[in-house]
Amino acid sequence: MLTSDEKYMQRCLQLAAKGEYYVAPNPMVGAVLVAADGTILGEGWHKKFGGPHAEVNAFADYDMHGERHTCLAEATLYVSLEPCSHYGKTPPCADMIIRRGVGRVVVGCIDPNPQVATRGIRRLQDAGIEVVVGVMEKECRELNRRFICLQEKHRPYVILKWAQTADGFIAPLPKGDGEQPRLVLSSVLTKMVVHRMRAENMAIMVGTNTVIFDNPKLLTTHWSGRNPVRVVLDRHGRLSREMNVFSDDAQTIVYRSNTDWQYVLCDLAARGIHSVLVEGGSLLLNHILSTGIYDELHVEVAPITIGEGVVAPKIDLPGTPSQVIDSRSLYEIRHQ
Ligand code: AOF
Ligand code: ZN
Repeated sequence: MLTSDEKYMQRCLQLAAKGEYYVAPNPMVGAVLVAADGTILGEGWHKKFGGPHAEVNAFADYDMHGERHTCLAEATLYVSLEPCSHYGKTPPCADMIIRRGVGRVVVGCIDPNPQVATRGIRRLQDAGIEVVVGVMEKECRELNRRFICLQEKHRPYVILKWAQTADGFIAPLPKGDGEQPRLVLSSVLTKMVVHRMRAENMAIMVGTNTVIFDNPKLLTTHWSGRNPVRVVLDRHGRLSREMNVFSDDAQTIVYRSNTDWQYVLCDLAARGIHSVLVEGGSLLLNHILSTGIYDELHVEVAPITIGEGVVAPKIDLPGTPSQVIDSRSLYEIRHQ
């Protein structure tokens, strides 16, 4: 059973998620203003990057509904992230909450942004507001794991993703002429899942061979949402501008001289990119796996066997091989 604080925080999380494709690299945040008798007086979420914060939108909702007006000294404001205390693109939410005279604030998790980092909470407490911190903290941090990773680790959140056959190959062996025969591993459904993942992340990255052999567009064609920034490596200058990855549909960053994984991550972070989805090929994936610098793995296992081919990166997949063969499965593994 959820406590009543958890119930309203869960609502904040629902609202926050509505900003999913529009707020990056800002966090997704939801806020709910609740009267002493439990009535919801106003709801809001951070709708788009550069726009008003969740708390501002919750009070705007409250202002629009005169019939809900009540004494805010008895009301509680729930917010999934600590209210900000700094002037960014918008003024500090903590000051606005104090001006509104709310008696109690419940915060999901602390904002790791060094410009805030508990200053918002302290400002509310200094104004005499009762503040509760850490209600559904795990869920609140989970929702913004990309934003939090960039703030705390100063690198983007890294998701490795590949598709493989049930017998562990990601592609057929190249032919004698160096051509890579094509093998379709994805279904209509898993393609949508992958394009949704692309929309959820700020960048998508592939190695040079993948660009040369597959000539992918790396867009979100099968899901609505923004196209991620495309990131490709081209140490030996083998890519040509006619390739699909250089189309006008999205920005493309090419690393030529320094393709070291830590350098790439550092540079993406400096560009404000909070997440990168790495979609292959095997050289790049194996290299990143060997560094241990990644956060999630998504492995799509197609119910196909080919006997020989380019071996998929070796990881311990959950589930037995028979479960894997029965249906196309998308595994998600979090790396600690
Ligand atoms: C909140 N509520 O809904 C969000 C917060 O440039 P700005 O003014 O939009 O500030 C962005 C920073 O504010 C962001 O990095 C994060 O620390 C915090 N986001 N804070 O109180 C919100 N989105
Ligand atoms: Zn704010």
